[in-house]
Amino acid sequence: MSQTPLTQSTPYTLFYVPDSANLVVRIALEELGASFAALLVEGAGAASRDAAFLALNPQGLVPVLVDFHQDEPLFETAAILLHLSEQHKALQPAYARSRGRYLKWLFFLSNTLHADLRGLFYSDRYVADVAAIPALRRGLGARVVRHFTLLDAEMARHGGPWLLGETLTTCDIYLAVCARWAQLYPRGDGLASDVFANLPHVHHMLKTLEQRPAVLRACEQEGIAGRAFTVPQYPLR
Ligand SMILES: N[C@@H](CCC(=O)N[C@@H](CS)C(=O)NCC(=O)O)C(=O)O
Repeated sequence: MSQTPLTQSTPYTLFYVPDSANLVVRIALEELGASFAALLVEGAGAASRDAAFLALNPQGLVPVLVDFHQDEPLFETAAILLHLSEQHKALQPAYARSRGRYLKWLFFLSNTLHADLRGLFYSDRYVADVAAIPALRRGLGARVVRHFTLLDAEMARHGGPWLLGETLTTCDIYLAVCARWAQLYPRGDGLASDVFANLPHVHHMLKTLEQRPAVLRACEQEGIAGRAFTVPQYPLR
């Protein structure tokens, strides 16, 4: 792993693996117009990370964000998003009275939707017997559809176009990347894209978000072509 090129003018370094949870953070950084360096993390999977990376995140997981102004590296996607939205006073609700709503959905995305997706992607780590994997995946797949259905109902309640109503927040970015992965992974066995076609509010949000210049820039940097959320393709590299 190379040295972290941190300076006052480039305060952030994002450690990444293409199309992993760092995509959420990269999009947020692009939306914020923040200056950051991105460093590719070598190795296939957490178990193969080198000592320098494990010093940043002992779990070996990406994303990790190093912030020049913080005493320790940040890991956990939702924590990074919350930190960035507070630092930049952007990608968060416009009104203080909506802060509770922002927090509850950000935590839902992290500890329920993303956590269930991890069970789908890394199923062999969740069962002692590989024969149990298909049943685990069926159960988690159904849960994931229910989570997106709940998110669609929440958008309908507030009239969209974003999860919290009129303001784009980090929740939308996190939700959209989860929707992308849910269709692509496990490789060749993701959710059918018509799941989202049948969730009109989520679908409209995904379509709107994937056309934003910040999202297009982030996807290009990760080797992701086309419509990242509604017609997702595997990364080119
Ligand atoms: N709870 C963590 C999960 C991060 C995570 O699952 N990272 C995956 C990539 S999307 C990873 O590093 N996987 C490598 C591995 O587990 O071997 C977060 O929210 O950041």
